[in-house]
Amino acid sequence: MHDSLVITRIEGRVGIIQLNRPSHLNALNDALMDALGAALIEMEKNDDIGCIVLTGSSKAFAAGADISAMQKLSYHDVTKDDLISRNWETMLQVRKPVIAAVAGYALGGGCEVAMMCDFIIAADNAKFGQPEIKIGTIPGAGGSQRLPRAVSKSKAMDMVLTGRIMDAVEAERAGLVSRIVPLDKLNDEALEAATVIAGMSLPIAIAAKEAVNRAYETTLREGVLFERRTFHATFATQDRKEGMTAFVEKREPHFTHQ
Ligand code: CO8
Repeated sequence: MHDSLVITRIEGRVGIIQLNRPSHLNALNDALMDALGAALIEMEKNDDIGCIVLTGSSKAFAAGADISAMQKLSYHDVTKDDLISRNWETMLQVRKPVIAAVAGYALGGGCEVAMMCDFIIAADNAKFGQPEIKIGTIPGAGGSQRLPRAVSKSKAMDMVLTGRIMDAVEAERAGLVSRIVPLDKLNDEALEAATVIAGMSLPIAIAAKEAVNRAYETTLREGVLFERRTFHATFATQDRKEGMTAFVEKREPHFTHQ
């Protein structure tokens, strides 16, 4: 474990993971990705956590994969242990909702990790980009696939081919981020949103996340069928019964996550 590379804490039912490699603007090296993956899995397993927030510093969410660590690698090196599947996709195993709270730079692999989260809340100083082309490579952790789905082909091509940086306002207008907040409010707003989500029924939140994610994985017809079956399945839960009963009885629901 490389504890110092991520700082974790729990507030209520929210797990918070902070990327912590400030000397390198949170550049994502192997050790940091291992530490992030371990923290995510630990929070996924913790029954007292209903939502996770991933954040960085006020200057950088993450300025990309570690370029110095990649500089000397050969084709053979990168394919032998597939650098990306080894520890970059742990996020995709997390069924609980994950919010990215992004301030400062989210570039290259940093933007890709933010896009692997379920939604992005951006500080007003956030800067997004896929500038890999400027260092002679292309996005490697899903940027060329998730960015066009988030912001359309035209803007994604613009970003990936010119390597330019998009500010928070442009990112919100394009649909990459769900909301922009002042930098000094980022942590509070992300925690507030996560607390709302963590207050819902966890199995229902997981089902909702799975259903929305289907929109990216399949046809409309299959996605709607998946949604319908999942909707039906919510009627097998205690929490669906409690939620509707509480509404009818004009009281707050008490979810037991069953
Ligand atoms: N890798 C390594 N070190 C970095 C990185 C990085 N991505 N970004 C910043 N740093 C380091 C700098 O080298 C510097 O270190 P030092 O003080 O020792 O010289 C320190 O962080 C501070 O950076 P700067 O002095 O450059 O700070 P500025 O405020 O002047 O500039 C920028 C900030 C604009 C963010 C600038 O640092 C920059 O352009 N960084 C690189 C951005 C980039 O190209 N990112 C994409 C990287 S490639 C990638 O992410 C591919 C993903 C594939 C996923 C799979 C991988 C296994």
